Amino acid sequence: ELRTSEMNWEAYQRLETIHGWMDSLAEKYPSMVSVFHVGNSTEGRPLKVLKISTGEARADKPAVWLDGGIHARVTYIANELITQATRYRNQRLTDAYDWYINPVMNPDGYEYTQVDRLWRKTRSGPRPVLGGFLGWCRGVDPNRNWDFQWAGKGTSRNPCSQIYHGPNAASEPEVQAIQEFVLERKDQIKLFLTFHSYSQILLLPWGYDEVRTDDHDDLMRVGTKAIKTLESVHGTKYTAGNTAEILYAAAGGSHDWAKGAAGIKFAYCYELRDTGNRGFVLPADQIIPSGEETFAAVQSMAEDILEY
Ligand code: ING
Ligand code: ZN
Repeated sequence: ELRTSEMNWEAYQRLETIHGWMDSLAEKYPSMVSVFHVGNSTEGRPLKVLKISTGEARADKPAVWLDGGIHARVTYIANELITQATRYRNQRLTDAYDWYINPVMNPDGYEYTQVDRLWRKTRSGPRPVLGGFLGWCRGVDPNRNWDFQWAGKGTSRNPCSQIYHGPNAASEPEVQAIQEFVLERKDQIKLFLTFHSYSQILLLPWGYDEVRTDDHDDLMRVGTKAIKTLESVHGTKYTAGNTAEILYAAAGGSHDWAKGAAGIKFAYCYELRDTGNRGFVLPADQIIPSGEETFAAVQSMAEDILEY
C-alpha cells in the first residue's frame, strides 16, 4: 500500500508532494542539496529549483540545468543523483557540476490537470478573443513564451489556442523567473535540458525555423551518443535532429532561448516515451523505466561535454 503523502515513482504525484519531497531532500542532505524559491506562478504557487552539488564549492563550477513540467517531469533524475551520489559515476557528476533542477515549471497548469487531464498552458488570464465576441480563454503556452524569436512560426496570437504565445515575450511569471535564474548563471550552465512528452525524440535547436546551428555537428555527436546509451537500458529507440526539421517549427521554446539568448552551447529538448500508443497519458508503470533510461542519457551528455 502506497502512502500518498510520500514521494514515489509508481504513480504521478501532486505538486504538494513533489515540493515536499524537494524540501525534505534539502533537510536530509544539507551539504548536498538546497532548494531555491525563484518566484511564484500566476496563481501564487512557488516556483522551486533544486540544487545538487558535492565536492568543493566554486563560483565557476560548471552546471547543468534540467526542467520538466512545462508540459512533463524529471524528479526521477534528481533522486538518482542524490540518493546514489555515493556510487562512483554519480559522485563524479555532482562533484563536477552543480545541478539545477526545476521539476514543475508550470505548477498552475500541472495542478489544473486534475480538472482537465490534458491541460498544457499556464493559467493566466482570462483574455478576450476578438473583443470577447469569440469568448475568453485562460493560459499561455509556456513553451512559446520565451524571449527569443518570440511570436514567430508555429505560434498563435489567439488566447484560446494551445500554442498562444502570450501578450508579450516572457509575459508569464514562470518563464520570467527561470529566464532570470538561468541568465544569472549562464556562464556556468554548460548543458540545458528541457523535458516534454511524447515522441521519443531528442530535439536540437533551432525550433523557430528550419535552420541548423553553426555547431549542429557537435550537438548531434553528443546527442547521438546519449540516445544510444538510452537505448542500451531498455531498448527504447529515440531519434535526434534539428527541431524544426524532425518535428515542426515553433518559436519561443526554452531550448532555443537557452542557446540563442543565454548562449548555452548544449541545449536540447527531450520528448520522452512513448510514440503515440498512450501518448500524453503514459501508464504510471513506465515512469521508472523511462526515468532509468533518461537518466543514463543525461549522464552520458554530462560526461561527454566535460571534454569541451
Ligand atoms: N513538444 C514541444 C512543444 O512545445 C518543441 C516541442 C519544443 C517544439 C521547442 C519547438 C520548440 O511543442 C511538446 N510535446 O510540447
Ligand atoms: Zn510539452
